[in-house]
Amino acid sequence: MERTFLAIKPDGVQRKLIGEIIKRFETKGFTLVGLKFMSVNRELAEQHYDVHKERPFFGNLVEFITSGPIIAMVWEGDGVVSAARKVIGATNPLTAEPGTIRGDYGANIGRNLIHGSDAIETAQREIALWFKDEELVNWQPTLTAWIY
Ligand code: 3AN
Repeated sequence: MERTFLAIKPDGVQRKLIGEIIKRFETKGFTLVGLKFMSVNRELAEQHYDVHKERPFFGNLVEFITSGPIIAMVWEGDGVVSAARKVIGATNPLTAEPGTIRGDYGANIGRNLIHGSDAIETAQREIALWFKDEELVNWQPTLTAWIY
C-alpha cells in the first residue's frame, strides 16, 4: 500500500492546529503508520529541502523548519501521495482552495503549515530520511474493510 510523508511545520504546531490537521487525514480514511513530535536540526532540514538548495528562499526554509517543534508523520492508503496533496492545498495559502488545510488556515507562502511529499519516489526518500524502519507500525485498522 502507498505511503506518504507529512510534516506539520512549526507554524501549525504554534497555532494549535495539530489535532485539526491530523483529523483531516484520519477522517478521509488514511491510516497513520508513524508519528513523532520533534525538533529538527539543521542537517536534517538541509537534507529534506535539498531539491530547493539553489532557490533564493532555501535559507528561509531551513531557518523556519528548525525554528520550533514539528510533527513528522507517515500515512498509508491507496493513492495517498497525491490525495494528501489535495487535502493540503496549493503551495501558496492565498490561492489554495477553501476546504484545503492551507486554504482554510494559511495566509503566507512561507508559513504554509504542512509539508506533503510531492511524488511516490519523493515519499520513499523522505520516509527513509525521517523515520527508522522500527518507528513505523505495520497494521491495518479493522475499519479499512468499510473504506475499500
Ligand atoms: P509544496 O510544499 O507545496 O510542495 P514546494 O515543494 O514548491 O511546495 O516548496 C517547498 C516549500 O518552500 C513550500 N512549502 C514553501 O514553504 C516554500 N516556498 C515555495 N515557494 C516559495 C516562494 N516563492 N517563496 C517563499 N517560500 C516558498
